Amino acid sequence: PASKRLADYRPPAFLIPELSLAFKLQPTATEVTAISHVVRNGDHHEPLVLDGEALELLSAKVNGEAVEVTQLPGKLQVATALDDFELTLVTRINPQDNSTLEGLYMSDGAYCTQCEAEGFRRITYFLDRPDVLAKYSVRIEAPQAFKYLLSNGNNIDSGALENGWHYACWQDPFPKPCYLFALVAGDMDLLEDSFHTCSGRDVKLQVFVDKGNLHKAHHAMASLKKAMAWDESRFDLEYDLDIYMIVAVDFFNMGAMENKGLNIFNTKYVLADVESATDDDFHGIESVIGHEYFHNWTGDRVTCRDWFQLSLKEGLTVFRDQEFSSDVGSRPVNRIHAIKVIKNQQFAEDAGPMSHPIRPEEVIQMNNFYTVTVYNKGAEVIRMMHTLLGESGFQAGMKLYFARHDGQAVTCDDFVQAMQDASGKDLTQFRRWYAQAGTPEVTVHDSFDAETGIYRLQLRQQTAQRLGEQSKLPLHIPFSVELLDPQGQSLVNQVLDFTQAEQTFEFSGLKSKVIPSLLQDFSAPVRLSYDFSIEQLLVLMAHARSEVARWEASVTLFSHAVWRNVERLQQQQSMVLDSRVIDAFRGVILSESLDHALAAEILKMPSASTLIEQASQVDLDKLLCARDYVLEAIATGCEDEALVRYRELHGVDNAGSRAFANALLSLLARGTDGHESLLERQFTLAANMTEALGALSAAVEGNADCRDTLLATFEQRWNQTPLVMDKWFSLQATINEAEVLDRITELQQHPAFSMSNPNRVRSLIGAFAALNIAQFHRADGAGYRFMTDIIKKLNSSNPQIAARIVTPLIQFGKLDPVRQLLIKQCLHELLALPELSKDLFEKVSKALK
Ligand code: BAL
Ligand code: ZN
Repeated sequence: PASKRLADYRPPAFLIPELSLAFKLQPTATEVTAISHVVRNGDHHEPLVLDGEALELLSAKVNGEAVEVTQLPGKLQVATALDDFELTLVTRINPQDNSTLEGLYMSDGAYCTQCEAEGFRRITYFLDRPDVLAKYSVRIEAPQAFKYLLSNGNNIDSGALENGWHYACWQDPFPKPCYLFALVAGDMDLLEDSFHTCSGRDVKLQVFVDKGNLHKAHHAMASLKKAMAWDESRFDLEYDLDIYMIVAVDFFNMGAMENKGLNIFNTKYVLADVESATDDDFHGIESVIGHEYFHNWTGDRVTCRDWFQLSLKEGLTVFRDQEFSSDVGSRPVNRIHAIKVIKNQQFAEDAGPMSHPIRPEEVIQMNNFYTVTVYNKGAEVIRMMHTLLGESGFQAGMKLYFARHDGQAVTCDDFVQAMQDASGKDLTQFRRWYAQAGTPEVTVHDSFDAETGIYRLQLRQQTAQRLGEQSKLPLHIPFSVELLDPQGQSLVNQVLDFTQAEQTFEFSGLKSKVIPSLLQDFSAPVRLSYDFSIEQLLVLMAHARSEVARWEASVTLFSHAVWRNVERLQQQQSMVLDSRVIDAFRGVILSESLDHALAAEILKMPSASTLIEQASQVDLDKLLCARDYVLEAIATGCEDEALVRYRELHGVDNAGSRAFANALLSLLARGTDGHESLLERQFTLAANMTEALGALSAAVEGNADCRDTLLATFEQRWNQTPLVMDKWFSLQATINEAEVLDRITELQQHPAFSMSNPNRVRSLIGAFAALNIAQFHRADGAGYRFMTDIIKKLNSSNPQIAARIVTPLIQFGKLDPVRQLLIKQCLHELLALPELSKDLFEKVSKALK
């Protein structure tokens, strides 16, 4: 398959300012009539070439007359020399058999669509690119059993037809690219509400869910109203249509989709009540509902010129949803979550074969670029601009961005230019963040001159150059530093403009050597290297002004202890743990002043993935062994205090305390006693899903005797609730014992499991590969072969999901040669598949290069 390059971008040869679509919905033979007003763009004689896939063309007319067309692979060429004409195409599609879940498909008996990035071409032939913006009018006809017929914009007409059918007509006044088109037809439950905007308009809000789930839609609705109010108050952005609809569907490749006025959501990010959803689920819903809503301005009103610019809308909108969560919830805890995504997943992507800049330059399958780099590193890049410009400079930049580009399809450069022009801050060097792939390494050395009282921080930055890449230039890094005296008193708090390959910063007037809190709040997405001593980390854990820095210090303290033991194992020495490390975690357990949610984050301890991302090569067996040792030494060393604290906190009715209690329970399950009765008690008496799942997770992580009994009870209670069964599948996929592969194979036969549902695949199969580090990386390669067999099956039915779950298999560069070889054998098998999708081809072929 051929790749597309950013450097080859050309404006479209034709524009389509208006599009009228008519659907006659039938499961295997839906008829789509598309009437496009086509206008030649510029002075040229090129033919009109439209995109199309899996379409059956029934007729083609130009200005009402049959026209000659040529069908090419994935394209339709229309023979006309006209400059301005009406093109009418009638096509037939098969939503029922569309297992890719792109274009128009059926989810549990309802019709729905997913067009981003290039799904619209599976609905009709069109210029399927984001810089072709049209005003849409849509007519949907379907049997009346499909009670609600929905599309973007405003409902302008509806009524009955013959033979038990009915119709609805929709008009969207805002020009949009076709990736934002949506259609839904189905019989669902509807929750209605309204929002009074800052300019005094009333917007109708509707959340559609599967029948019987109305009681689980209230949190989504409340989150939507919160998001609308927040965007008005923080960004001065008001909603623009009279209606905002959210439809939850069970079959969905992504989390949700921001189609103009008609968001389509994965049920996972809509449905919740305290019985069936955890506090984390509630938080996730609020954040994704916010994210899709915020897209209305950053994505819909101003969209991307081409898909290489995806971070223009995604990085910015993730930044906005993170700020939303932080303003309405805990800022440090939200920041910690965001940092973990970068350090665990994005650093891994950067270190693997799919490494790309936040604005990629070459793409085979666009769906492969909805990545943690484009989204989450993209958000970090926006956050750095916010740091450099301050809130008022940043908001001035946003205002100018909308003033210049409302209604347009633009580039990342346009965004940065608006930020620069509005603030007066030179962002020339900063723009390199968009073009350079890889994680910059920042190495810090410090020294103190007691005579002059000067403390020096020497910073060096370097981004590794990979084969075929240009040499990497220094980046503009906002480097946030706090200096503390040995008693933990804060002396300096500053953001350094770190712009050169090597730069020294001096701080004068100091009485003694200070303790530096470096890269506070992760002020840039870089890997930090500084040789912290235990003493320094203990001071930072207790006194750093930033709560995120305290957590960060705890991560470093734990990580150092693990790596030290990896070395000892390599030297055939017994493992040890400095008692001060145990004391530090005991201090967290006993602290009366620490926020409970933050304490929970600290007690979760770094995952194996976090640790893997800290090294360039990993002896996996020794790493896992050392991590278990440190974890168990802390658990055992703090057991008495953990038990006392757990008893105090268990049952306290707020999310932070529940998280703290669950973290303590996990620790207790790893202690000498195992605390089976505590696990059983919390599980049995659980007042909500957070408590039930907390107990179940602790039992799984600690391999408790009661584990399988609790799992069986949970299954009996929840086997009719798919989203809860996902939790049950995931937990079992992470069991660290050799029989887990048999267990997963058996679970694939469970009535609640289905390979055609992405949520089920992600929860059982995806969780195994991404989270069960020990068993996925079994030395005999059985984990790799298991994944390969699954991916082969998904390759033809749902290539997008196949390419998602292949990720852990292609990130093998840090492993030992034996494991690398085993993985490569599997990847060669995949590459040899006769009908390999371009999604998998892109990732697998890059991994084998
Ligand atoms: N645009 C795809 C889903 C999302 O990022 O909101
Ligand atoms: Zn998004």
